[in-house]
Amino acid sequence: MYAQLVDTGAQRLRTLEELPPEERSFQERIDAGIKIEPKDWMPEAYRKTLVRQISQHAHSEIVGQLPEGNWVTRAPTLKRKAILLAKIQDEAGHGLYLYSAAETLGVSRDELLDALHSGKAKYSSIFNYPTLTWADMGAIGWLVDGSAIINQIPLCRCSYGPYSRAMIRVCKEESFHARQGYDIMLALVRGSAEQRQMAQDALNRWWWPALMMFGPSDSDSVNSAQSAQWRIKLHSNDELRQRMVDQTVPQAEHLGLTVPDPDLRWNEERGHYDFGEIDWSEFHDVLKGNGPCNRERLRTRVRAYEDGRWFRDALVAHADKLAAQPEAA
Ligand code: FAQ
Repeated sequence: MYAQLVDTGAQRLRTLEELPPEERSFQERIDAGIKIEPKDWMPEAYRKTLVRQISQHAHSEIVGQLPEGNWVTRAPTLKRKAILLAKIQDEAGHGLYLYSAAETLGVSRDELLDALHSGKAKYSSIFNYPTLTWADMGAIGWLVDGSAIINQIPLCRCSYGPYSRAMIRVCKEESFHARQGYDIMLALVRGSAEQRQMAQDALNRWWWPALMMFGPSDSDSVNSAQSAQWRIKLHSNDELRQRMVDQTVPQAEHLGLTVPDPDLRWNEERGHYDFGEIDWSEFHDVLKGNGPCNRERLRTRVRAYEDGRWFRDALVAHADKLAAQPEAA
């Protein structure tokens, strides 16, 4: 497992009785559904776990703009272009809320950005795949934003106040994103044979990476047990992945598209779809930096940051100038 594990100082989860008094009352508050706020006492490992997850989430929103940005100048109509631009702008906003939520835990935005730009910090594996056709804009909205919503709705009820509140607005916007993606897919499947084929090809390429977004299987998920105890995670990676499959397969059927999984079938007994084995070696390769677009994404992101330096410097110089002026009489 390629994880920058937060050291919780324990080999296994401790029971309430085993916790020192401060940690015990902290855990009791969490168990009672009380939100933890920035100025409350919290175990250092809880703080670090949240900084890890929230900053990875923020980085994903920021880097996640790049695959779609590729299609702004080539959107098929002015209306589609305006919608795509608005969506990408929303993702930037989500990144900013999330950086602000992470800052409430005592980490600076510069530190977080340094970690992203130096390649130390993770962001979602899904954004290391290329966007080859316009149908990929449909597949991203439908499958990637769709998966993001399934993962993030429970986060609206997570134990850390600023993160849970940020998620409420993010989820509302993501549901618009998912619908605009599905609408692109609908338009394509109602179009020419080439357009239907383009939609099918996008589904073929994005299906498995979208399932990987939910993280490793529960047996390999090193952070899950502790995060569940702290109610940072309310459902396991596999539970949410199953929810995505169950929800999305009927949508694919409605589009008349075929999910690229020969093992996919409804299991009457379980009341869920069974699906094929995920290629975890591909997932680990992407996490190690060897996905199809990892290097390009990081390079583009760092260049954008450097290109904006003059603007950030100008804002600081202007603020300093105002601060140095004597108060108006
Ligand atoms: N990609 O022990 P677990 C979006 C890492 S937002 C890369 O299971 P955890 C919006 C994981 O960090 C998408 N790395 O970890 C949008 C850990 O490594 P670490 C982002 C992954 O944290 C749409 C290691 O593997 N959403 O799409 C991935 O308990 C369209 C072991 O894994 C969030 O970040 C992965 N897919 O569970 C934007 C939601 N999966 O840190 C633009 C919040 C796992 O120990 C366009 N995050 N890893 O070094 C979460 O819910 C959790 O962090 C999980 C992972 C579920 C992602």
